This record gives sequence, structure tokens and C-alpha cells, in this order.
Amino acid sequence: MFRFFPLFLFLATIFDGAALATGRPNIVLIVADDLGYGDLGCYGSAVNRTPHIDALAAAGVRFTDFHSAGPMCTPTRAALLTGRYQQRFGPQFDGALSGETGRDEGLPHAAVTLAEVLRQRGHATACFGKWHLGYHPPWLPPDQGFDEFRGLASGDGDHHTHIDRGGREDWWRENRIEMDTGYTTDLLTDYGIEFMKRCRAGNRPFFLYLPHLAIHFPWQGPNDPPHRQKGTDYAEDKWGVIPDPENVAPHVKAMVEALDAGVGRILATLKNEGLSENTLVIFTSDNGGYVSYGKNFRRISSNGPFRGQKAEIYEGGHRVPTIIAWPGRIAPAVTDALGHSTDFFPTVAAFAGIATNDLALDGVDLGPLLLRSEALPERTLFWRMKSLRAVRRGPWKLCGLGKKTELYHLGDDPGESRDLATERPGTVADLESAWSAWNGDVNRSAKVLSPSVPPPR
Ligand SMILES: [Ca+2]
Repeated sequence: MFRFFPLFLFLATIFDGAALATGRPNIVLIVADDLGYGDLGCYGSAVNRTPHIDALAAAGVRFTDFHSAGPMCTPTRAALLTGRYQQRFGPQFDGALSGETGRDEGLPHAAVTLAEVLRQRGHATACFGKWHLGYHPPWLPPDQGFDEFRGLASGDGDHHTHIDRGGREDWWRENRIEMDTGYTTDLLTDYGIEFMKRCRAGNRPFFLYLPHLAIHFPWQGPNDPPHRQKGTDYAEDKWGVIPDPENVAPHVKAMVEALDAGVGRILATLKNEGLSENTLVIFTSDNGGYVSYGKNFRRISSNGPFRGQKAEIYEGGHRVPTIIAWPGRIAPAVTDALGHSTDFFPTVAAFAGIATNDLALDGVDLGPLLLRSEALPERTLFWRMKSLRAVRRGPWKLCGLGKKTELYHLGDDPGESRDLATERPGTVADLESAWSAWNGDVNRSAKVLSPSVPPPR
């Protein structure tokens, strides 16, 4: 059943803003890569066992109508870290920054990131995982507010050998290559645990940004073989060793379950270190899953009941699993409130007592919803990926491909199967008009925030 009002099963009214400590909470932001809406047990998967993420969901707020800012990796990461639509940084953020043609650009240094504002207020900041907002210095996390960075700069690396699609070593420690040995998901988890323990020992609040590579290809579980070697180009062979391309699911299952084990280890560390009650934990995905890929690969991810997949603007491309938890502060609930990747910045900032009035954020603070089950402000959300566009307002969803426009009522038709564009020309016109205004606005921002401007030195 779909309703477009915050539906809360909240337990008690004692969880209100007044109960919030005025201290500085730790923030753990875990981002899965290409994880589909239906890939987790708590979102209906009958294939993958995810007891730790399911437990996080049961202890926190699980969103059923949360959306990534883009249907691909780079765009959502830009929005998530800045609280602003990625199109404000230029049309190259419509899609993934290319490892071939986009190596000398990145998120503009003029953009204000969540790491920068938290660091300014005393948080230790770390990014352990996949960056994909630039390929080398000065476009890596150390120039975007992170004290520490370990992981990969590019969009995908071998989960065992850490070789990127172009055959390069791609495992960084801050601004230099420093290879490490181990399965990517486990390594990133290890770094995160070590960082949290170190911050705990130093009595320092922290922001741990953990953008996992799982479950992006190469589709390799912990027991699947390594594939990529240094010096070989994998542009046409980027998926891993898949004996049965018609059934990628077993490899993805192993990846999802390794991810779940990693989340479990992070949560256990918070508990064992006595940090749980002062730590906000967010889990989300950067875009929907691939159900199929090209001519060969089938049965990859599940996007649940939703149409489409990664790189498309149907719901399967951008409706993502999202959980926000804070034991003792946020009451467990399932909500169908409309959420968006740009909301994390204002939400975290508000919890940390940081004013964002002058940052022109596009997202909204989810705090009133999380703490008091208040309705979020009515709003319209927009997507743009090259010639694809989408608009969401209330139950209505407009999908555009060039001059072709479709209209769906997600309340009656969450699977986007009945196009109502010809029946509802007024609604189409309203949403098209809203999209055009938004498009003009973000394009004006992009003229100011050029990604090719070098950082201040
Ligand atoms: Ca992705």
C-alpha cells in the first residue's frame, strides 16, 4: 500500500528534540553501490540474507520512498556530500565522471562538503571507500574536507586486486597510491573500525563516510577469483569471472552478504566502544540495481516492485533502500515520507548544531520527521541525466526522454505501467514547467561553480 503522508509506527513521544544532547554526535554514513531496492531482507529480498542491516532497520527509521539524486554513481555522490543537486556543478555531473575523458576534473573545490563543515566544528573526518568524484589529486577526498582517505578513486576496481578498469593500481592513502591486500568490503570495514576506535580513544567526535564498492561490478564475492591485473585494459571485460552470465545472482548474493557482515562489524564496534547512543548511522545506496546488463548478464539485482534499473529514470533507477538510526534518540519506524540524497547534509548539520542557512542547500532537514514524526514540507524533486528527465510531486511522476513524456500516478501504479500523459495534460504541463524552471536554475549555478577551477593554495 502506498500513501504519501508520513506513516509512523512510532513508539513513544519521549523521543523529541528537547531530548537531544547538545554535544557533537558521531556520524557514520554508509553508502552501498548499485544496491537495488529489493536486495535486502528488510526490503523483501528472499535471496539475500542481511540480518545486520535488517536489525539496523528494525532499530531505526526505514524509508520506503527514498530517492538517490541520480541513477548513477558520480551524480549521487556529488549531491550527497554537498546537499545540492549535482547539476549545479555542471552537466558532466549528469552521469559518471569518465575514467577515460574525465580524469582531470572533479567536484569543484568551491563546493562546500559535509566533511568540511563537520571538520570545521571539530569532527575527525574519514572517507574509506569509492570516491568517484575525481581520479587523482587535487580531486580526491583530502581536498574536500576529509582528514583521511583510503580506497579507490575510480568507479570500479577489482574487489581483490584493486586494479581499475584501465589496468591501473587504484588504492589510495590520502593523495598517494598505497596498495593493500584483502577483499574490498572487508578492508574498508577494517579501516572504519580502526578509525572509530582511534577517535574514541582520543575522545574526538568523528564523521565516518564509508562508500562501499559493493555491489558494483566486477561481481565478485569474497570467494570468487580475482580478475584484473595491472597493465591490462578491462573496458570490454569489466564484470569479473561469471560462469553463468544468465545468473549473476549467486555472486551478488555473496557481495551483499559480505556487505551486511561489514555493517554488522561497524555496529558491533559502536556498541562495544560505548558509542551507539551518541552516533547517527545512515545507510543508503547511490542508485538502483542492475537487473540485467547488456546482452549477456541476467538476474543481477532486484529493484523490488519497481520498473527500470540503474541509469534509467524509472523508479528502479533511483528509489533506494535507506535507513537512519540512532538508538535512544530516533524511535523505530517505517515511513513513506519522500526523501532524497540531498537531505543527509542538512539533517546531519542540524543534529550537529551547524547552521546551513547560507549554503543554499536543496535538501531538507529530516530531523522533525525522525524525532517527532512531523510531515516534511511539500516539495518537488527533479532528476536529469543527459536527455532523460524526471519530476516527482506528491503521487505524480513525470518521465521524459527527449520530446517523449510519460506520466504516472505512483500511488495507484508504483510499477509505472500506465502512462497517463494524454489523460492529464494539465499535470504534464505543470511538471514540465517546474522542470524547466529547475533546469534553468541549476544551469545558472553551474556557470559559477566550474569544476575546472583549481583549488585555492
Ligand atoms: Ca552506483
